[in-house]
Amino acid sequence: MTEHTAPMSSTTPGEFADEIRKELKYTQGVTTEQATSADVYVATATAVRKHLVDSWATTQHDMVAGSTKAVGYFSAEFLMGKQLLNALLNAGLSDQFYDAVKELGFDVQDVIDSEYEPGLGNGGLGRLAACYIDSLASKGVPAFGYGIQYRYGIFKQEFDEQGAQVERPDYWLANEEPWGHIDYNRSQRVNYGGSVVEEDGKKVWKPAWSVRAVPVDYMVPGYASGRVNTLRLWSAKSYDEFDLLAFNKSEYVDAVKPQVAAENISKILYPEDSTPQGKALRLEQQYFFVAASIQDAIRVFYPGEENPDLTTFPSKICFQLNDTHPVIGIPELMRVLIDEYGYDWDTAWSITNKSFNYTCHTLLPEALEVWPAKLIGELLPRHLEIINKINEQFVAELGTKTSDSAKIDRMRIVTDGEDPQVHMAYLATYGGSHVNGVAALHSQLLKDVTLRDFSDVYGDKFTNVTNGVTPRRFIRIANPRLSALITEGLGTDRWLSDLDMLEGLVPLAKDDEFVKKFAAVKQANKVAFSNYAKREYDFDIDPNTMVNSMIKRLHEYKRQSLKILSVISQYADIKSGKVSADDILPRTVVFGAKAAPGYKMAKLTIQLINNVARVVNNDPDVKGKLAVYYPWNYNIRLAQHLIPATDLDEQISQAGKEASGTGNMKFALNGAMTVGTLDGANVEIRERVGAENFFLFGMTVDEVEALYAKGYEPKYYYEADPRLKQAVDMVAGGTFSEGDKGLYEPLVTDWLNKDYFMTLADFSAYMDIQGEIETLYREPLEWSRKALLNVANSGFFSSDRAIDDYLRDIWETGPLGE
Ligand code: NBG
Repeated sequence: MTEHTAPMSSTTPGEFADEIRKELKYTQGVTTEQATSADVYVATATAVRKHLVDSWATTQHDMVAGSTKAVGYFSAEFLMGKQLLNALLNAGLSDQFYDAVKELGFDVQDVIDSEYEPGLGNGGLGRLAACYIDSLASKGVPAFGYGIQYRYGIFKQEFDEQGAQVERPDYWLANEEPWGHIDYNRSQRVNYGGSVVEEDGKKVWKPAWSVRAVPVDYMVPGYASGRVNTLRLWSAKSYDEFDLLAFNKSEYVDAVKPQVAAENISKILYPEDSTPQGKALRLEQQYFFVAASIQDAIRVFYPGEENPDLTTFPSKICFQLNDTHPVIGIPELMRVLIDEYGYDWDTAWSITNKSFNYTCHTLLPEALEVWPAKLIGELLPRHLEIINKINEQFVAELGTKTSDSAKIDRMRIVTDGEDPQVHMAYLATYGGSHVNGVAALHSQLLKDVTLRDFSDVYGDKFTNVTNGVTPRRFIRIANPRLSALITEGLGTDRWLSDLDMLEGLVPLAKDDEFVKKFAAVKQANKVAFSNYAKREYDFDIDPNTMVNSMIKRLHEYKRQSLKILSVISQYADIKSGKVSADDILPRTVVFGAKAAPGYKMAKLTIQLINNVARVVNNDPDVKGKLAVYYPWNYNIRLAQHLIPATDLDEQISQAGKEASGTGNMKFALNGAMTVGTLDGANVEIRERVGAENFFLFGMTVDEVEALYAKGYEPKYYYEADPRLKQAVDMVAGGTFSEGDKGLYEPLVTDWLNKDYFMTLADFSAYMDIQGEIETLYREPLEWSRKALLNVANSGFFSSDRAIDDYLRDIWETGPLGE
């Protein structure tokens, strides 16, 4: 007997079909006969929202009436993915949906495909935020996600004839968007610029201009918790009417200028991965959403109170700063408490300190934001005063803790000198209660290297929360076949809210029949992916080859270069007849990655991959043996299709550079084997799934450091390994640029002379492990057994567990009513 705990609404398919018909008619004004699949999608979304509204209202009510502290997750990015299937699952309407849509005479896939994916994030950081608000709701913890409703999400990626990346604007809000509720009645004023004056001995900020922050609310339904939280994304609107007089005089551009400037604030998501750009507008955006959110939290938790007792604020809600982007919230809360509610500095500081915690998501120094004090002063003059005062207090405090003046100097939040800079990570560390990294190794390196001085003095603040991913979206929805098999194996579907239960599959790895079923699931997923790739990209992927995927942002430290150099080497070996036809293991290599538009090396790597794909896929000598595909515009939807179909995934960053990675977790949970370095969460994945079930290669963090110290010379590795030399020479010699030797010159020069991330040094080890990989793959049962053990032992990487860690070690709260 199988136990079912998945939410199940009592609504019948016929009733649900009626609800969709009603929405079509009364909300959209079309008959079922006139309706398109896109109409049915919107009607279904509207109908399913209505199923969730009661739980949403009670959750909000219980949150404010009860005494459970809420969590405000502050994030400049929420990469939510499509909403429909997730909402249906959590409303208990998944089965009814399929039947209802059929009854209405539509194709279910067409209806699902009608949803436009919002791209309100760049990558791992934004997707993590989405997983965390899902888990918070699924645990019944009262929470808000607070962010920005950008009008343009991350750019749409296309490739031109030469294989180069072309960025197109993603005007996602030009499509039907049935999920967000715009609430003009709860908008907030956000001020900028101007100056600070003294009035009656008090500092008063006289801003120069303001923007209206309008909340757009998205329901965040929990899985089997009966709770629905809110993702509140702010949209910028102008207070200024446009100048009708000028408009009438045909001065159209001037007439709308102030309006455009204000609304620009939420116009576009910065398409960067880790390089600071567009400073002023970015700071405007950051302040925009945190200022609106802090005012909002006060409104929500002290409804109608003119003189709220804000000393209780930290017991009502605590704010998690997702990276440094929202750190301006610290001086903002100080300002609100002191200037608007009249608290003294020390009381305000104590409230603020308890209200914030900070998650760091990087080890790359250039990704830790530093703002020129001058810029902050122009945009937020009162905040700069407060930051300076925080800095003074901090330096004085440090004086009581250490006599090392050089160290105090290094730690300053605001640097000394002509052009002082504000270190947002330092402000966050000092201004909040806890700092966490996102994987065990990362948190250790934060303490030992990046924030070493701080961990010396404020060691108690530092903790680790290893990232996690939601099993609802990334197993249940992305991989229904595997989900059904897991439920069959465990005799229950309770694993979907208690992922440690996957351990129950360990004994089944000894059962050949079960392992064969598991292999059949993978094969069916590969066929499904091949069909999807044909439909969407016109690719001809052979599902009987090993599917080998590398999907993540394109960044030098992630080392897509290492992968493509190895592909080139394999290509050369097959072509030259160095490996006999019998010894070749047919492989399909799939890349998915966007590069920041201004990141030249990353863009050139994209072009190289595309051209390697072109050459390899058109070469009759390697047909059926090696193929390379690069589906453009990698997004959550593509991830959901590709991950379940992958045999081997690549997590090959230079050790000490990837903070955690979350793709690695999704692959392991979907039964892929991983080839990877000892970096980020790979370390913990390998510990849990077992060293014998993970393909480890490459230098460790210590070896990397030692090599930097000794003086790294990439040419040495190029000369030492003929496979590497051949691959690099082919790139340099124009094999992938129709003879043009100049095109990849910057890449080749970098590889041979700098190679900061030591791709060349790790190349031989990476090639050598391929033999081990292929030997195992030739024994399908053993491969599948190990892949199954990856699934069975990866329950730890659920975002539910990560949220438990946050609740226990950082937020000190829990589900409503407990
Ligand atoms: C990214 C890291 C990843 C990590 C995610 C989520 C940023 C700044 N950091 O390794 O590079 O998995 O954050 O924590 O996007």
